[in-house]
Amino acid sequence: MAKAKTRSKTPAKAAQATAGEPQMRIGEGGETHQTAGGDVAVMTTAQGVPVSDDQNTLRQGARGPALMEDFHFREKMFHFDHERIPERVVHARGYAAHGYFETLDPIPDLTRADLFQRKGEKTPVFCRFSTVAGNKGSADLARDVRGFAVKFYTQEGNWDLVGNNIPVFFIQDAMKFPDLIHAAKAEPDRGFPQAQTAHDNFWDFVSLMPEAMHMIMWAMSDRAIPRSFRFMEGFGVHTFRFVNAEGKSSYVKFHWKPKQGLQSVTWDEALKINGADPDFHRRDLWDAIQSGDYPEWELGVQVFDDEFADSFPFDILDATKLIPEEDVPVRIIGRMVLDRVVDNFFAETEQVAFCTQNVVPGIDFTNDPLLQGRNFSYLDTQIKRLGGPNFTHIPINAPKCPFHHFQQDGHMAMHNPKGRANYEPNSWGGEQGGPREAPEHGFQSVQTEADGVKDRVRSELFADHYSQARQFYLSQTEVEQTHIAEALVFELSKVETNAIRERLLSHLPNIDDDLAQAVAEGLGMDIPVPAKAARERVDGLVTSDALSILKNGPDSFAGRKLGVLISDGADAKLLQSLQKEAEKAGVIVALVGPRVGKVTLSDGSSVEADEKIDGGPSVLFDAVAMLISEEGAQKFAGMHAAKTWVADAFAHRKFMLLTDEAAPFLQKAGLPEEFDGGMFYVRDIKPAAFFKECAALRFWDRAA
Ligand code: HDE
Repeated sequence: MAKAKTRSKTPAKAAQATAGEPQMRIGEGGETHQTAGGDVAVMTTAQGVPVSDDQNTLRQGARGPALMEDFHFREKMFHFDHERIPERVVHARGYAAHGYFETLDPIPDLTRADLFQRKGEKTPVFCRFSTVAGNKGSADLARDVRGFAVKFYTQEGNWDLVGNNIPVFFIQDAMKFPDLIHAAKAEPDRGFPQAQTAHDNFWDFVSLMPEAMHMIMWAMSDRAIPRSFRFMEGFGVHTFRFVNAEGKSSYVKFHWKPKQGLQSVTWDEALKINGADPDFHRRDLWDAIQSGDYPEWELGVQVFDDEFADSFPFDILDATKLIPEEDVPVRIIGRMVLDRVVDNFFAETEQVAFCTQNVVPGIDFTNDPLLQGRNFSYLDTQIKRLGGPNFTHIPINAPKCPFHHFQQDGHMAMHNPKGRANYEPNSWGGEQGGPREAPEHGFQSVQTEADGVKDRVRSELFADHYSQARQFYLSQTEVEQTHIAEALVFELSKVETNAIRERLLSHLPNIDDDLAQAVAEGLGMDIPVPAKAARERVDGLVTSDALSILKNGPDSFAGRKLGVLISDGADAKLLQSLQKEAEKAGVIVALVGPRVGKVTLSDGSSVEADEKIDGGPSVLFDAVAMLISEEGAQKFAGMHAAKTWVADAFAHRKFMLLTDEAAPFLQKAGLPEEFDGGMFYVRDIKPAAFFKECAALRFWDRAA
């Protein structure tokens, strides 16, 4: 039995603390037990009373009734009963990490925001990625927009940049957000589908909202099935304002650019990954940070003035439009590095509360009607979700700079102000008097003039719904265009009501005739009469390479994962040299074997596989190698999971490296005898050269 050993000094220190100032946190200080794994704390109740027995409820006799008196049982069960809080109404499934933002190019001429003033200065950040539509327990590879929310703990307060991985949005006015989300989530009568837009309600709604068409192009592109959070861009979406120390303001759009390059998976992979590893994205972020391969993004800004805004063919306040980088280049001003996983998922990732209204001096809002609506929604939703107005007292939400105000009381008040005065003005002064405003450097809204008739109207410039949808489509590579058409066919094939399919299809000729043709063919339908456009399409918009994923891939295979299929008798030297070169190239290697236990190599040594073949399908990897012996090839040829492994890797156009002995197995798995430019024998290519090839990520020329 474990024995109480020591008493730490912390309780004495705690005794000196004044009431209301907690000196100890759960898990700190107190008596300890010696165990095989090291010292552990003595279990106590939430009141700090040591617990003698956590196995049995208090009973009257061995077979007698449980007693109400058992305060340890009652407290434990009561707390468990209340463990759940409402999940986020959107973006429920998310994953977050800590890190820092470093200013690389200070911009005091543009903004007085404190975090952008000094080169090399680091600001702590907390960044949460998410899917939008699915519940908290849904799978990571849903076709969906990804949230990209960053909380900057600046020296002048918290700034939340609550963005997405897509630079535009479905709707123009916050009024329609509840409708959009209702339509996208599970249908209310039947309670499904989960985390899917492939159903009637969603396509019914968007087909009636032509303003969604630009976003639909993005959502049907591979942007909606990223390979990893690490390999996607982030966008502030709205036009914001920068304000400098002189009060001069300019417009700004924010961009996060991953240093790792962009990468997505294919739809067939996404479907299979969801089954094989529903936590694929969160595991990827966790693994990368834990192994010291910290993901990094550059923060860029597009800054422009009224003159540009007036010359732009669309309204810069319309969140369904973007400003191409060709028109206003992105200026890199800093970088974000995520270098620490959370200590506790609930305390940090679940309880973090992002609010678009959290801005700091030097950053301000515009009249974008979506942004204005968000400023109400986020604060409001946190009160429900986190249980009261004091959610800023939770450590993950509290500023890391000093803060002083007269807000007090309410549920779970942890930071009630000290002193006598809890109102202002007061005549107490000093410690009793509390804080005062700072007219010189406190936050001041940009002074703008507004006039116009009070009415429910939208600017005429918001009415063009197809021009940028076309620009996006034409900016894609052929492979990406095909994926968009295939995604539309997949989604609309799940729609049961023909009229909805037809209505959606009627928008496509307004975007591109070839796209409309491909989708109509895929659905076995005729192209209907094009929908009437509210405003004539602006043709001849320049295509933008920045909008394509494939044109913005990585320049190396670093940070990607190679799945190595091994069998008994696999060449030991070959495996070692592959592993060594992979380490040099920053490539992660996972060994996939017929079992997770010992696999005996050619020289009699053994390795343990990371995955058994059916638990580690090739969809989990970016490229594959088959280092298998002749005997191994024969065995694998009789295994369905092994044949699927290579057949999928081939169909997903992955780069493949193999031994001569593996070749007959490939044919058994249905692969052609002739190799294409993405398949290599180990005798023909050195591992380092193979990794160079893999930097292209896929061999798209393969007809699979
Ligand atoms: Fe959100 N959104 N949103 N959204 N959003 C929420 O706030 C809302 C929009 C975004 O990791 C909610 O705390 C409205 C655009 C992210 O915790 C809620 C409108 C963009 C996250 C809310 C939008 C986003 C949210 C739900 C239209 C990209 C997750 C839980 C007017 C620029 C943040 C919560 C996290 C979360 C409302 C549109 C991004 C209900 C009303 C556009 C990344 O307040």
